[in-house]
Formats: sequence, C-alpha cells, structure tokens
Amino acid sequence: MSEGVQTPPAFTKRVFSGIQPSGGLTLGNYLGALKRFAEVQEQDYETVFCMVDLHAITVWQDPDKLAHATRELCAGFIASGVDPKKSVLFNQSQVAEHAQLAWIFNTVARMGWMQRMTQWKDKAGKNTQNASLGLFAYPALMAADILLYHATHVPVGDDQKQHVELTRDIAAKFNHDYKVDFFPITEPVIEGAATRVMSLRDGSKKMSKSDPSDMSRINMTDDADAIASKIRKARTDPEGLPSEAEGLKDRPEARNLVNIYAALANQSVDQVLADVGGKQFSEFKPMLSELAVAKLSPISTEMARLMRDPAEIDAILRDGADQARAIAAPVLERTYEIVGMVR
Ligand code: AQP
Repeated sequence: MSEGVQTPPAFTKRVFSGIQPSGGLTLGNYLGALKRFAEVQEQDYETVFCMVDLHAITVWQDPDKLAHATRELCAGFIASGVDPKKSVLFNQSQVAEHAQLAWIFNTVARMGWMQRMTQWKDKAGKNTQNASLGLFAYPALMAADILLYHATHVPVGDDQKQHVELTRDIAAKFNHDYKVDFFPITEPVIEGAATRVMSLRDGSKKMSKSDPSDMSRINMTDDADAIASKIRKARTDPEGLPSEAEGLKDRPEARNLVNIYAALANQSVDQVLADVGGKQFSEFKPMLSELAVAKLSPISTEMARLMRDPAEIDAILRDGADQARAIAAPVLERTYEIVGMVR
C-alpha cells in the first residue's frame, strides 16, 4: 500500500479482506482484490483473508455450487499469490465468532445507516419486502469480519468503500457508547488502476460474478479463446484511443479497457496511453487479449491443479480457521465483557 495511509496508533498493522463464494471469480475480483492481497502480503502487515460464505447466502446459493465455489475461491487466492504460510486464509462459517460479533453489531448499527447502503438498494431492487434480512444486515457482518481481527486496513474495490465507512461508524459508536477505545477505526485502501472494473457490455455497471450475462465479465477460469472473444465483442465507441487520460472522459467503455490494460501491465493510464494513443480498438483489443491471457492463464492453470485435490484445500481452510480463531476468540470475549455479559 502507498505511503500516506494513516495507521491508527496502538493497533498492530493488520489487513483483513474477504471475497464471497457467490460464483466464479472475475477479472474485477482479481484486479480489485486478489492481486492486491498478494502484494500487501509482502509488505509490513499481518494479513487475514476470508472466503465469506455467510455473506454469499444473503442471496440464494445452491448448496452444491456453494461448496464448489468456496474451494475454487480458495484455489483462486492461492493461485493469485496468497500464501497460506504467510497469510491466514480461511472460510468464514468455520469461525463462529464472526456471526457472534455480528449480532452485537446488529444492536449498534442503526436502521437508517443500513437503508442508505447502495449495495442493499442495488441487490434488493424494488422488491425490498422479499429480500432476506441477512442482505439488509450484510454490512454489520462485514464490520464484524473486519473488527474481529482489529484490522487497521482493508484493501477493497471501490464498490465496498461505503461498507468500510459503515464499519468505521460502528466501531466509533461502540467505542463511544461503552466508553472504551477497543475497536480501531479502520482505513479502506482503494488503490491501483482498476479499483472498479466495469462490465464489458455496459460501461456504467461494475463487472460482477452474478451478472446474468457471461459476456459481461472475464472469469478467472476462462480459456484463451473465451478471453479473446469477450474482449473482441466488448462494447466500445467509434473513436480511436486518446494520448492522454483526459480524452477518456465520458467514454466509460474505452476507459474501462484502458484501465484493465494498465492494471494488468502494472502501468499508469498515462503510460499506457503514451504507447497506444492514436490506435483504433481493432488494434488495441488484440493487445489487451494477449496481455490478459499472459497474466491470467498461469493463474487458471494453477487453480485447476489445486482443484484436483479438494481434501488438500479443505485442510488448508481448517488450518486457517484455527489460526483465525486464535485471534478472534479473545476479541469476542473482551467484547462480551465490555457489553456486560456474564462470562
Ligand atoms: N468490478 C470490480 N472491480 C474492482 N473490484 C471488484 N470487486 C468485486 N467486483 C469488482 C472486489 O472484489 C472483492 C470481493 O467482492 P465480493 O465477491 O465479496 O462481492 P462483490 O463486490 O459484490 O463482487 P461481485 O463479483 O459483484 O459479487 P456478486 O455478484 O456476488 O455481488 C471486493 O474487494 C470487491 O470490492
């Protein structure tokens, strides 16, 4: 993470982040989350990463697919460079403390805070009466995920910023109401050229696992032909590429493809445009496909290899859950004491 991000004093520098096993991983999850998790693991932070299956079931998940998606997500973490020997890597439902602390936070968070969450509004749609109570309470569980580890920093894509801000509000209200300085005020860390990867079919929507159109996203398990075909068919406009970022203003689809290229190439948007400015999309799209295949195919090959041994993945998750519980249990215990529960 870059300099300038403030660490709350008195708390160990610790990163927490999670991904839902709500479908196959997308390029958005990779660039907005996994790639950065692997980078931050090598920096001066303790790192805790979670497959948030309790979050996934806030919308319907087929039980067989959920188990498969959880193991595949674990394979995706490892294949992207998250090393279970360096990071705590586990599955949320194996550490009961997440649900227990979430209950306390359900009593701290206010209805009005939850109603303002854009993810709730987007996912519940017009039919809020039929959405699950869990979907409404999602941000309180996310606050519990983060604060159970006293995490000081949360690397996320731009879409999750509002939830991390709510986590800060919950921590501040808990500390204030119980007159303690127990939970840190966590910093969201949103960095990189692709903090919000957009749909390949509609530059105003984020790329998402659960988008009904498979052509809207690049899946981490897509082969080279599928990646090339999706990029070839990606929506663009008739203009060529500009030489400076300013020329991408009001061109969301063009900006999205350039952002993806920049993030995959570890370059800034300006560096990319200095090279490709003046080219047509017919020339740029094959360059992007080649880069995407070069970066993603070693990851998908490794994911497929890991998935051939599900027992090994389960053992990694169990071991990670033991490590997670060792941090989480004392924090929950102290929370109960602060709240006044007889222990
Ligand atoms: N399009 C994206 N661009 C950048 N970052 C993204 N993330 C997700 N989509 C993008 C980041 O990935 C992490 C895990 O997200 P998640 O799976 O827990 O939930 P999500 O944000 O709701 O992702 P999806 O793919 O859209 O899942 P569904 O379709 O199930 O809701 C987060 O850090 C997120 O910011």
